[in-house]
Amino acid sequence: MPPREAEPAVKLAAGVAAGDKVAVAAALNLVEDRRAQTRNAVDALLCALRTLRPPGYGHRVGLTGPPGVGKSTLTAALAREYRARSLRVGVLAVDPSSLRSGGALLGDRARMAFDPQDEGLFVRSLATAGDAGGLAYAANAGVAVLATAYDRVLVETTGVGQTETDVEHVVDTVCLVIQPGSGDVLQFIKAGIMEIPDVIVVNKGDHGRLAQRAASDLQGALDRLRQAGLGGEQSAWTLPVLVTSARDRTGIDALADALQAHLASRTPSERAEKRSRGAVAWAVSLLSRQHGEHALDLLGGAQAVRAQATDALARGATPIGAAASLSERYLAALRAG
Ligand SMILES: Nc1nc2c(ncn2[C@@H]2O[C@H](COP(=O)(O)OP(=O)(O)OP(=O)(O)O)[C@@H](O)[C@H]2O)c(=O)[nH]1
Ligand SMILES: [Mg+2]
Repeated sequence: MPPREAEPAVKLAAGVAAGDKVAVAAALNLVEDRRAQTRNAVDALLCALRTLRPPGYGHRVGLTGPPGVGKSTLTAALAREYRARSLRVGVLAVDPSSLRSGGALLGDRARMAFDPQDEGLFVRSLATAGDAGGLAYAANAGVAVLATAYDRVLVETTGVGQTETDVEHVVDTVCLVIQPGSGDVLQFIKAGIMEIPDVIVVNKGDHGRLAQRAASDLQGALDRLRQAGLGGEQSAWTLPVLVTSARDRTGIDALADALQAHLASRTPSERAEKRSRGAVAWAVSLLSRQHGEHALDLLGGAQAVRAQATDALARGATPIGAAASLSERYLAALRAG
């Protein structure tokens, strides 16, 4: 890290750790600024942030699922539940579509209906337009910021497929939200998406029997998958299916409990391991976004690159620093022909 960058970063990070909303907003502005010349400042910020919290601190939860199932409403209800439990909450709503602009994001914010006076709640939308296939560069760093300032970080992302696999690397617990009567159950099983979520929520439970039916169909399908040995590697954790109504705020306490239970089902070293896998994935995706898949090939393939990123992180680099050293190695290999 260039020393010039360190001093303001240390000050900003201290403000973030103190939960100062102005500092949190400034840090998020910095990570959202994707110009190359701010990379060093973001790197310095990440370095400073990680000295301020123990490695496994807090709980990062991703809420993901198809458009319109009620993720924002549920996120708001869950944030409220956490506040009632005296937990400080940071919310990041990631909008992966370049077509849905300010309106949708503001709509989200309105639905969150948060109290601006509440120092323990922070809500921010990130547009990820142009960031093909998933969570933004900024989302990773944004979560690092919020996770320093708040006990719980909620990340809302829309979409099925790539976005889920990305959000998996950013959070400790993935909550898949679906709604009754949409044929989602079959669709998810077919897509093999069942291995990714840690908790499944059938929202709009106020639709009555339909929601209960969707939940029990889902539960049945999961049981059959498990019996057939296809239930994924989640041996210590049985994927729960919950019914909520974000609108009526029912089932939210049970959801908060289930999320907590998932966190508790992992040992501290398993949690740390998952976060390092996420850091490696981030470094590798920074590299391949900068130089394309060719960089991975030239550096010996995806697995070799992951190993190199793991080394760099173990030596104390941030994912941004690790990506930078991989990038140097790639450029050197290019020059060497
Ligand atoms: N009946 C009912 N409607 C709900 C519930 N939760 C959300 N809605 C409604 O469903 C619509 C979509 O809700 P959002 O929270 O914006 O859904 P979303 O998944 O965040 O949508 P996108 O971010 O656009 O993908 C809104 O009209 C909500 O009022 C619920 O529990 N019951
Ligand atoms: Mg939403």
